[in-house]
Amino acid sequence: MASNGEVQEAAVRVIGGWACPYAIRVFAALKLKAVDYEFLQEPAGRKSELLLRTNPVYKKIPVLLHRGAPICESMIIIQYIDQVWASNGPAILPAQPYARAMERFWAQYVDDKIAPALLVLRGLTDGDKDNAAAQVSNALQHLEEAFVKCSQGKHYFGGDNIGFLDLVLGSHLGWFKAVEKIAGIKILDEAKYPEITAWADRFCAHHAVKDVMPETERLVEFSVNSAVKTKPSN
Ligand SMILES: N[C@@H](CCC(=O)N[C@@H](CS)C(=O)NCC(=O)O)C(=O)O
Repeated sequence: MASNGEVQEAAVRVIGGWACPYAIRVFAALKLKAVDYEFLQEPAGRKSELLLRTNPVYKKIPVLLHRGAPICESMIIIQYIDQVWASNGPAILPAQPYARAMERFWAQYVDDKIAPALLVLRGLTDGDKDNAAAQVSNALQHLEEAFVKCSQGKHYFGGDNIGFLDLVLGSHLGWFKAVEKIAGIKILDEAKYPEITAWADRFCAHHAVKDVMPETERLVEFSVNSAVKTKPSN
């Protein structure tokens, strides 16, 4: 409460959704940097006035509000967090330009190839489910190799610590597990992707991640409800 009696806004607020992978990566980035934030859950089925005002271009979550100033697009938000709270713990993006470029390349690849395929497998968007499953599998094959190159024998894509690509790919892990149940397929196959499977367990158990990674059953229920709402009722 401010001295004039008004309730003060938190310096950092995130308009997001508990099930949204793009929001989850932002929450985890803030936790990595030990930045307190207020979570503003976007209402289901409609867009809040605050979201429309702060992200009028895309009208999508997440939006980071830093002292009222909106920053949109999750990857841009993470890079902003890394720069603003540069002295709070290890850097999220590598300092070395080539390593930085590689993490950005693979992060974009994850959102371009894996994220839309997961929506098809959830039945939320149209598309061939076998093709979508093959697309995820092909992407994970590439990422298995990328992990070996980026991690250099360490625990994360970012080395000893969770980095940019860890956050981007890791934020989809909750949905990997939910989609395995929804679509009845195996996504994280230890025999095919031993490095990524072991990395996924480490990532989900990390202190910055475990409280923001939704439980599989809750995501399955959420997905079933979302699919019902988006299907025409003829
Ligand atoms: N590229 C965006 C994607 C964000 C996104 O797709 N958010 C979803 C929720 S997980 C959303 O707001 N969807 C509402 C809509 O598409 O209108 C980012 O990285 O922030």
